[in-house]
Amino acid sequence: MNRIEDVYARQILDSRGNPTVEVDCKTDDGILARAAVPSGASTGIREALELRDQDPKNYKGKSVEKAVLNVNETISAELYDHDVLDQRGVDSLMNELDGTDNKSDMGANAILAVSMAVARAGAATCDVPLYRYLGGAMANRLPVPFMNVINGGVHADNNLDLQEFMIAPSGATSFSEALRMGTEIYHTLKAILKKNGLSTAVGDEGGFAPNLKNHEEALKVLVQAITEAGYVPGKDCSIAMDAASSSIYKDGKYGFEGKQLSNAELNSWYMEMVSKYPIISIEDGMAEEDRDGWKMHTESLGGKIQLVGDDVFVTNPAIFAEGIKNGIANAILIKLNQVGSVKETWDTIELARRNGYGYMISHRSGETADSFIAHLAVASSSGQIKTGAPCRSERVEKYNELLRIEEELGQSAIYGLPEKER
Ligand code: 2PG
Ligand code: MG
Repeated sequence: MNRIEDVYARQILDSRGNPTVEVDCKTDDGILARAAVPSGASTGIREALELRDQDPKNYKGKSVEKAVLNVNETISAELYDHDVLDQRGVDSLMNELDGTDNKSDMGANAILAVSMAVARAGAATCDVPLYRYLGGAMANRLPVPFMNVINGGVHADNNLDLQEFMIAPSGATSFSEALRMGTEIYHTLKAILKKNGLSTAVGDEGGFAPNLKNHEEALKVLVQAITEAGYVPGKDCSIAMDAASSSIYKDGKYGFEGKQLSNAELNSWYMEMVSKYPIISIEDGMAEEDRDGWKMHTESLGGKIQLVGDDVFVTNPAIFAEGIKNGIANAILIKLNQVGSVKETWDTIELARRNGYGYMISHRSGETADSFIAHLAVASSSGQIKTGAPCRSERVEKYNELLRIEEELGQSAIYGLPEKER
């Protein structure tokens, strides 16, 4: 009993219309569990490899048939009859089979899809929800939703260089209240943009993608939307950004608002914005290669707000450990597909915990209907998640799953992070 009978992969499409891997895991108990992997656009250089076929005649090079084959021909044989509850063992086996540092042989998309499907099958075997299976009996913390309501950078075709402007209803008393507040603010923002003759078309993560005078305008309009929706900026709802600045970094300079800025100049801009607006978190304020910039950024703002490393850490325990040693950032973004297995993702989260770093669970800009990350947020007690605007089903599904988890936890559910841990 509890044995893996089959793992079977197929190619499906993600939210951007690109192929991705979905896996069904079957056990000898008759359980069928399914998982699908997401895909990023602003990817870190050291992310685990997403294996694509590179055949221009097949989905313009983006098909994942090789990764699918790797699951169906190689990984499935290796995992046959393995204990489905042995998540660490399963993930280690796949890593050994792959034998590379970045999962480039089997493909991180192949390995992760299996890893997630096996975790789901394990939860079903124990007849508990995934958050309970991964997090244990004490898991009860619902995350603050960091909702990306203005999109820029490589996620949209507008003039904003920075990628994400988020609202974080941290002053709510429950997740469902936070979701309501964030959604009301989102609709208010839409009305404001419309009134000002700005586009309300949405970017990859469901946020609006207007052309604005400059980046400060984005912060201003968010404060206006929070206020007009009837909330107090900085108390009920704060602001966060993902600069994704690796995407604008070239030859030691940051391309920002038509100028080439040094890291010190960009850092000064952040400092000014933090002093003027209720910003509680900045992600990838500096580029992954710009270690000096990251140090300066952490020294000047790390005592005041959360500084999240995404591209610079790529959810990889070894790379993250090095960053911790160098005093870079004070939080980490957690994306399963950056490292490519549930086990390694969990190890990175533990490293954050032990070193007093915050950790925010995250979607990718290319997503599927899979809501694994909603469960991971509760299981890991992250207290924070970013999974886009309250718009587009692949984003909203994660929020809806959190509503279901909150309902199931009932009186035991708690929300967000205590003030001193923020
Ligand atoms: C990010 C993510 C998710 P992508 O930079 O944090 O918002 O984007 O998946 O394109 O890397
Ligand atoms: Mg990012």
